[in-house]
Amino acid sequence: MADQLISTAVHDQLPENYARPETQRPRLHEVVSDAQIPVVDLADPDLAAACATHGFFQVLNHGVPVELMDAMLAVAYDFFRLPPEEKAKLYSDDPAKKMRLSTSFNVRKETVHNWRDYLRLHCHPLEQFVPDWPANPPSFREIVSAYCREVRGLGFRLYAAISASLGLEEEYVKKELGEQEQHMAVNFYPKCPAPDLTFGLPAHTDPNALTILLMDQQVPGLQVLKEGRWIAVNPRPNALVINIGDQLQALSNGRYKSVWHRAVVNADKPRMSVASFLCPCNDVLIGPAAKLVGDGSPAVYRDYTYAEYYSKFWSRNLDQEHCLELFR
Ligand code: AKG
Repeated sequence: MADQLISTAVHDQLPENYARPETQRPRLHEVVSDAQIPVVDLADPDLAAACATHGFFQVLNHGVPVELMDAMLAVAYDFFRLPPEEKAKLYSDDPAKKMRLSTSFNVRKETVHNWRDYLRLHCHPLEQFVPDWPANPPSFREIVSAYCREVRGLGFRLYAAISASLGLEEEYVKKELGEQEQHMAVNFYPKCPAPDLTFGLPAHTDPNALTILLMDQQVPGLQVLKEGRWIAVNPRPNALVINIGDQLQALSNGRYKSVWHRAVVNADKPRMSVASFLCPCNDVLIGPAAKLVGDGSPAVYRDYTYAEYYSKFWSRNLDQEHCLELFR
C-alpha cells in the first residue's frame, strides 16, 4: 500500500507497485502535443461548441485575479515543501474525511498506485471548513479562502453561460443543481523516475458538475481524450481550464460531454495543479432537463440522487467505463 506520501522522499527508482502493466501505460510517444483545446471568453458563442465537442476548454477574461491565481500556486508549492513530520500529521487515506493530505487516488482499494500526493479540502461554507485547514504556511488559509470565493463566483457565471448555451433560462443549472458544495484537490506530482510506466492520475471523468483547473504554466501534464487520441493541454497564460463533469452531461441529456482526462508525470520537474469542483448536495435529484427531452431526443439518463451517483463512483476503479453508463 502507498501508505505514505511520495513527496517526502527522493526516489531513484519507481517502486514496483506504481508500475502499470504494459497495456495500461501512458504511451507518451503517441500523445498529440500541438493541438489546442478551445479557448473561449465567457460571453463567447463558441462556448456551446466547446462544451459539446471537447467538454474541456480554457477560459479567458474569467474575472479571477491573476495575482490570486499565482499566489494560490505559490502557497500550494510552499505547502508541499513543509517538513515531512508536519505533513505526516495531516495524512489520511479515508475518503470520507473533509480535510486530508493523501496520496495516489484511493489507496485502500487500488492495487497499482499513482504518482500523486494531494491535499483535499471541503470549501463551502468557508466558515465551517477553514478552521480545520492546514495552519502552515501561515498565509495558506487566507489565500486559499480568497481563491475559493473567486472560483465559486466564476463557477456560477459559467453555470449561467452554460444554461443559456443550452437554450435554458440562465438560472436553470444553478437552480436545478441546488446549493453547491465546493471541494478542492491540490495535486502535487513529484519528479518521477519512470514517467512512461505510471500516471499522476489515470484516465477518469469527474463525478461532479463542473471543474475549474488552475495549473502550473511551466510544466505540462494534463491530457484529454479526443477521438481516441490523447491531447496534451498547453495552458494559455492566465487562463483557467474548465471541464464539464458527469452531472452536467446528465443534465444536458448528453449534449455536453464529461470527457476522459488524465495527468502524466515527468522526470525533470515536479508539477502542481489545483482542481476546484462544484457539485450538488447529496439529496439533489439529477436528470436530463425537461426542455432537452422530446420526441426526437428521449431521456438518455434516468433520474438519480447525487448521493447514489457518488457512492457508485467511489465503489469502482477510476479508469473503468464511464460511471454515467450505469444510469441509462
Ligand atoms: C483532477 O484533480 O481530477 C485532475 O484531473 C487533475 C488534472 C491535472 O493535474 O492536470
